[in-house]
Amino acid sequence: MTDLPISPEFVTDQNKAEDAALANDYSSLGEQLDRRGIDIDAITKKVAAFAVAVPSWGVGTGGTRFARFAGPGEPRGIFEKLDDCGVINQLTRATPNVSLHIPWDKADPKELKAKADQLGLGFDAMNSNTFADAKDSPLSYKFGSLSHTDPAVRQQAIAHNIECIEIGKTIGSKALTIWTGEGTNFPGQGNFTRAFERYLDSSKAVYAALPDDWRLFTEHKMYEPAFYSTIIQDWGSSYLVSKELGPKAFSLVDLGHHAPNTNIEMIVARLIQFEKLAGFHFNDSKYGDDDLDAGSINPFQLFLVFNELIDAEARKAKNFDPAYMIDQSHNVTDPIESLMSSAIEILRAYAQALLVDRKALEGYQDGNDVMMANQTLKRAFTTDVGPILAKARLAKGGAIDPLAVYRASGYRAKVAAARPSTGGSSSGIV
Ligand SMILES: [Mn+2]
Repeated sequence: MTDLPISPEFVTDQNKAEDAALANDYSSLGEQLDRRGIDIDAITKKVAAFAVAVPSWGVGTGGTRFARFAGPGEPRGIFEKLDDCGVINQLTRATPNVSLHIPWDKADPKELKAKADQLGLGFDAMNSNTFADAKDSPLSYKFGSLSHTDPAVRQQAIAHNIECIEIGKTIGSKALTIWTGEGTNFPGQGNFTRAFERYLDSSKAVYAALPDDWRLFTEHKMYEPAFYSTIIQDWGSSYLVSKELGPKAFSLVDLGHHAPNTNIEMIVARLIQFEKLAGFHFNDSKYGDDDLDAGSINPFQLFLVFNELIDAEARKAKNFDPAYMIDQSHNVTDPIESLMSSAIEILRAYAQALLVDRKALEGYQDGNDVMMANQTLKRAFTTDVGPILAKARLAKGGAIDPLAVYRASGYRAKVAAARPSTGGSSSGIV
């Protein structure tokens, strides 16, 4: 790490003002946890080792179908996006990897690697895009890509996914995530079975190009942009794809891609049990695929998801190696602030889930002591783990209070001056 976006001395200086209070809070929480038989330092160590990837497209302002209100200093290309991702990781020390979207982030792989190295970043899963037409694309995805009725369009979509793998290989990625929102808007428009057969055949061609140490993630989404039927509309269809493709194929859970009130933590448990959980796209939602900040609406759900993950880890579930990534659309906030806040909320849920007394919980479950079983979870969830998160950040050179330090640094004003608006952006809702 040679050239961090914010001066490390500035971060150290800012931390000094918070140091004493944090030491007090940490020691008091430590005593509290000690009474519950929990070693706070062991939890802090685990939290410090946890990482969640940020999406390159998340650092630009998103939008809805109605409008996009660009913020100041938006990154104009992948290298500026990486700078912003560098800030998020520098202050939170929880997001060392960036997930790229092709073709939006296409660039010379050597330059990408060099820029990432300079910022202390690496690359996570590659994301293909066959839900929009690329500028130079000869055939249109208006009526689908991997499941299109025309074999030539399917071939173009397959080739694009293989190209994403090829680019990923040069920058150290180990996974390809495929999301296509294709489907139909009218009953009768397409044949469900034939379309799914075409999708599976195309996916098999992509899977065949996957290196041995790579994984293929299929992302489901209930609806949008297709409003009547979507080809991979739920975890059931996603599981079928993973199962059909083979051992390197897994199903990815984007929290926002479900109907309101869906028991997402149970879907997670099922995918773990049958060894097909790819990982997550973290965000939150109230109604549809709102792409709101992780933990901003329903932090208890996020905790319950992590509760399943810690449970799986504790019982050494087979083929369990989830990939963690944030996938949000920031419409009214500074994207850097939203991504830092989300990373912190994800770590909070993880830390809380680590506090669950699993032995006691199992006993209450087996004994049908409903109240105490629920109380066991609530006790972990209601513990303020803030001092643990701050201590983990501090130990890794991050900020005790990332948002405050970010605001004090003046980074946004600085990049606003250096990045005049171009009017366009490859950010959006995904
Ligand atoms: Mn997603």
